[in-house]
Amino acid sequence: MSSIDIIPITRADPVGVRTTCPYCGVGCGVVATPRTATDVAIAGDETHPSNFGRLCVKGSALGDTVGLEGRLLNPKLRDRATGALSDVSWDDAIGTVASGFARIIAEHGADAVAFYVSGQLLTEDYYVANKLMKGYIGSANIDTNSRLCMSSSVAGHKRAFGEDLVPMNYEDLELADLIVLVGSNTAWCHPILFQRMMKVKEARPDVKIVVIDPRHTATCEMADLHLPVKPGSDVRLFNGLLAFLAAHGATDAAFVDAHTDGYDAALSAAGAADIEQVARDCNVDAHDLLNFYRLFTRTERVVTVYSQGVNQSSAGTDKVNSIINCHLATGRIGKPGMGPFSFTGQPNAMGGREVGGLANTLAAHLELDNGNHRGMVQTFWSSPRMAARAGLKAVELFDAIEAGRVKAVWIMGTNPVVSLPDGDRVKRALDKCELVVASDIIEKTDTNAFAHVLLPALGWGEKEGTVTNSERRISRQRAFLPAPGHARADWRIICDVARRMGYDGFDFDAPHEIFDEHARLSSYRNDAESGVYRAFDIGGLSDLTREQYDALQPVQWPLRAAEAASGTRLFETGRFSHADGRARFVATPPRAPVNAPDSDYPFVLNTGRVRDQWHTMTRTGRSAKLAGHISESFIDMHPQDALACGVREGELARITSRWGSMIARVQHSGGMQRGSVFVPIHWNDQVASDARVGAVVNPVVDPVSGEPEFKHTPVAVEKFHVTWHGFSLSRSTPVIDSVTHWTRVHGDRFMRYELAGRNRFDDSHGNHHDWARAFLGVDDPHADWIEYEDKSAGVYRAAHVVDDRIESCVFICERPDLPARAWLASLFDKEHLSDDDRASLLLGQAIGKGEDTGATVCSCFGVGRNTICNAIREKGLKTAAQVTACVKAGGNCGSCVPELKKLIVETEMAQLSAG
Ligand SMILES: Nc1nc2c(c(=O)[nH]1)N[C@H]1C(S)=C(S)[C@@H](COP(=O)(O)OP(=O)(O)OC[C@H]3O[C@@H](n4cnc5c(=O)[nH]c(N)nc54)[C@H](O)[C@@H]3O)O[C@H]1N2
Ligand SMILES: Nc1nc2c(c(=O)[nH]1)N[C@H]1C(S)=C(S)[C@@H](COP(=O)(O)OP(=O)(O)OC[C@H]3O[C@@H](n4cnc5c(=O)[nH]c(N)nc54)[C@H](O)[C@@H]3O)O[C@H]1N2
Ligand code: SF4
Ligand SMILES: [Mo]
Repeated sequence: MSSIDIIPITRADPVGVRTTCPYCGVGCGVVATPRTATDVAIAGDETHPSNFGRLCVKGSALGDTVGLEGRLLNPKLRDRATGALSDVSWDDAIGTVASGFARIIAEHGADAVAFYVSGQLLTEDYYVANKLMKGYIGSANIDTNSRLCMSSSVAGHKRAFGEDLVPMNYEDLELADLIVLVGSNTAWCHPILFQRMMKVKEARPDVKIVVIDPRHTATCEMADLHLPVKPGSDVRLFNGLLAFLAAHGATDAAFVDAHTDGYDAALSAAGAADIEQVARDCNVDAHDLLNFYRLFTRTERVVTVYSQGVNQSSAGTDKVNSIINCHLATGRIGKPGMGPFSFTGQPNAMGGREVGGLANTLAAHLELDNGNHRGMVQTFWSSPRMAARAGLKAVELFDAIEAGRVKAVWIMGTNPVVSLPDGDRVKRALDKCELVVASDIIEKTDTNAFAHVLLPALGWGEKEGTVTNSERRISRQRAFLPAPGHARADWRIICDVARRMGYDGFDFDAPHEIFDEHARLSSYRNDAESGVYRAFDIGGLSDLTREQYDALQPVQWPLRAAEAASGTRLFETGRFSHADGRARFVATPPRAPVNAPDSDYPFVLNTGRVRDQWHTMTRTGRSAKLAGHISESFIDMHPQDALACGVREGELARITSRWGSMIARVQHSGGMQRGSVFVPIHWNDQVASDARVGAVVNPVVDPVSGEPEFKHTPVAVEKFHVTWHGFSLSRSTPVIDSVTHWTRVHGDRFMRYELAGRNRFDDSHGNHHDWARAFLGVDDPHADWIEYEDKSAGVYRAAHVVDDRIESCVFICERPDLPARAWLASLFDKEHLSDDDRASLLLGQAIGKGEDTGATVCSCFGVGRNTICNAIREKGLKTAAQVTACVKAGGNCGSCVPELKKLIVETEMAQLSAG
C-alpha cells in the first residue's frame, strides 16, 4: 500500500469555514473549524437562511465522520483471477476506465455503456458527468439515485407546470395557517424545517398541522390530526378533496380560467365527493377525513409538503399531481404561505435536476425529447454528438446490465446494491458486467465489492463546489481539510477520463469554471421569443471569478443576468412554463398498487429512514454518538400481527417477499396499523449479516417517472429461530463467521456486535468457553480471562483483560434478555479495572453505579430513555422544555423533542393505568 499523505493543519488560530451540510435537502449552513486533519469543530451557520445557526443531530455529528478510517485513498484495480484489489497510479486507473469504455463503445455502440450517479454529487461533478455521457459519448444512459427519490416529483411538476419547478420558499412554511405533511416523516428526515414549523406553531397556536402517513411517526407527535391512510391510497384521498372543494364552491374559478387547463377532466376523474366512500377506500375515520377536508377548504394559506410516501409509489406521479390539482383549483400557488412543496431528499437533488442528470432530461431544464433543445445544447457545448433519445432509467438500467446489453457502468456516489429494489438482482447484474467502475470515498461497500476499478473521491470538507436545496437555494460546499491520500474531486476524475477518451470540452482547472459554463447555459437563448423559455436561469451567476465564487453567499434561483435580486417564489404572476404559460390539471383516476398482499405474502412492507442514520451508513455509521439512538435494524409491526406470526417483541424474524429476504428484530412502536410492517433502509452487508431490506423490495416502478415502489411490497413474516442471543464489545474485530446473525455497532473505543446463534453449546458441539476464546481471538492459555457460566439458564459471560485494561467481553443468554450495554461501554474508557468492575463483569450488572439509562433518546448529550422517564415520573414534568431543563435531553439540536413529547404522554398513561 502506498503512503497516505496527510498534510497536518498547523493553524495557530483555527478559522471557521462556512460550508453546507452534506446530508439532507434542507441544506443547512455549517461552520467547520478544523483543529487537526481529523478533528473538526462543527457549528450551525447563523447567517445561513436555511437554518439560522441550528443543526440537527446528523449535522451536529459531522465532526465524528471526517476521520480517515475505512477511506478509499488510492485508485485500485481488481485482479479478475484472484479477486484481489491492488493500488495503481491514477494514470493507470484513468487509462483503464477510458480504454475500457472506448473499447465497449467501439464494439457495441454508445448505448452499451452507462453512468449511475447521485444527488450527493456537487453540481459541478454532475454537470461534467452529464455532458460527457450525453454530448460526447452520445448516449443518455446516465441515470441517478434521484430516480429512486425525486423523479415522481420531477414528472409531476413537468406535467403540471411545464418544467420541474418547486415554487416554494421555506418562509412559506412560516406564513401558512395549515401545513399538510403527506408521506413525510419531517421530524426525522428534514428536522430543521420541522423545527421551523414547530416554532411557528408555538408562536401562533392556531396554525394546524395534518400528517397523512400509514404510520404514526415522530412527526405525528406535533400534529393536530393524523390520517393513518391505507398504504398507497393518497390519490383517492386528494381526488376526494378536489371533489369536495368543487362541491363546496371552494375553488377559485377566476384563477382556474385565467391560468390553467384540464380542470373538468381532472374533476370528473376524481369521482364523487362521497366522504364515507373515500374514508372506506383510504381506511381512515370518516369524521377525521371530513375534518381535514373542511380545514383545507376554509384555510387560504395552505402548504402541502410531500416526500417519499408520495414519490416512491407505483402511482407516485399521480399522487404528486392529485395534490397539485387541489392547489391549482383553489389558486393557492405562487402566493405567500401557500402551494405544493416537494421536500427534496439529498443535499443536491435539485442541482442534479438543474444539470439534467436524469436519463430522460437534458441540461439546464431543457428536454431530451425535443430536437430543438438538443440542437441548442449541442451548439452551446460544440460537442461532437448528442444523445438522440432518453436513456435507461435506474431499474431498467440494471436490468439491461443483467441482460448484457449494457456492458460497462461507472457508479459515482451511490450504493445501488443496498439502495435499489430487488437488491440481489443488482448483485447478479454487477457480477456479470464486463466493466464496473466505482467512485466512492469509502473502500468497502456492498457495491464496491463488485467493482473492477475503484476511484477514490474527495469527500465532504475536502471538495469544493455548489449544492441546491429544496427552496432552490444554491450554497457553496467549501473545503476545510486537506485532500487525503490520492483522492481527487469527482469533477476532476470525470474530466480526466473524458480527456483520455480524446474529448475536448473538459479542460476545466477548477470548479468555478464548470459552474460558469452551467450558469451560462441556463441563460442561453432563455427568453420568451426563442420558444425555449425556462424558469431555471442563473445567468446572474455567470462570469464569477474564482474569488467571487469562493465568496458566493447562499442565493436562490431564478437569478437572471439583468436582475440584481433573487428569491421570489415562482408563479407569482400566474405564468407557468408550458408554452402557452398555463398550468395543467392532470386527471388521476386511482390505481391500486401493482402487487397486493395475498395469503402467501399477507403484509405490506413499508421502508424508510431513522433519525440518526443516513442511507447506507457509510458516514453516519462511523459515529458512536449516532449509533446510540437505534443500533440495529428492526421490523416494526402491530402486536396482533406479530402474535399471528408467532413472534414476540425483541425476537428475530425473517421477512420474505417474492424477491428476497432479510432478518431483523421485531419491535412494537405502537405506530403501525394492522397489515403493515416497517423496516429501515440503512443496514447492509457491511454492518449486519442479513439486514439489507432492498433485497426484499419489489422492482415495480411508476409508469411515468420510473421511480420504484419502495413503500409497498407484499411480504411474509416468520420467526427466525435461534438458540442463543448475545453481544460482544471488543477493541479488535472478533471472528464473526461463526455467528448466525450479527450487527456491528460503532463505539468510541470498541466495536459492539449484537449476536444470535443457532449452534448448541454442549460437550458434543463445543462449549461456551472454547467458542468465546476463539470468537474473541484469545489463544494465550494464561490470558487474564474473567468467566461466569450458568448452564441451566444458558447464561455465559466472559471478559479478556490485558494489562488491567478491558480488551473484549462477550455476553450470551438463551433468551433475548441481556444486560444494558452502556455501563460495559464505560469500562472501555478506563485505563485500569477496579475490583468492582471485575465483579460486575462476573455478575453481568454494574455494581453501585445506579440505574440502567436505557436506549439513547438524545444523541447529543447521550441521555437514555429510562433517565428521561424517571425524571418525568418523579418530577411531574409536563413539557419537553421542562425535560430539557431537568436532564438536558433536547437542549442542543432538538431532534429528539418529538420523542420527548411521546415519552411524556406514555409515562403519564403508565402512571394513570398503574394508579
Ligand atoms: N435521518 C435521515 N434523514 C434523511 C435521510 C436519511 O437517510 N436519514 N435521507 C434523505 C433523503 S435522500 C430523502 S429522499 C428524505 C426522505 O424523507 P421522508 O420521505 O420523510 O422519509 P421516509 O422515511 O422515506 O418516508 C416518509 C414516510 O412515508 C410514509 N409512507 C409509506 N407509504 C405511504 C403511503 O402510501 N402514503 C403516505 N402518505 N405515506 C406513506 C412512511 O410511513 C414514512 O413515514 O429524507 C432525507 N433525510
Ligand atoms: N427500500 C428503500 N430503498 C431506498 C429508499 C427507500 O425509502 N426504501 N430510498 C431511496 C432514496 S430516496 C435514496 S436518495 C437512495 C439513497 O441511496 P444511496 O445513494 O445508495 O445511499 P448512500 O449511502 O447515500 O450512498 C452514497 C455513496 O456515496 C459515497 N460518497 C459519499 N460522499 C461522496 C463523494 O463526495 N463522492 C463520491 N464519489 N462518493 C461519495 C458514500 O460512501 C456512499 O457509498 O436510497 C433509495 N433506496
Ligand atoms: S436538517 Fe440536519 S441533515 Fe438536513 S441539512 Fe440540516 S443539519 Fe444537515
Ligand atoms: Mo432520497
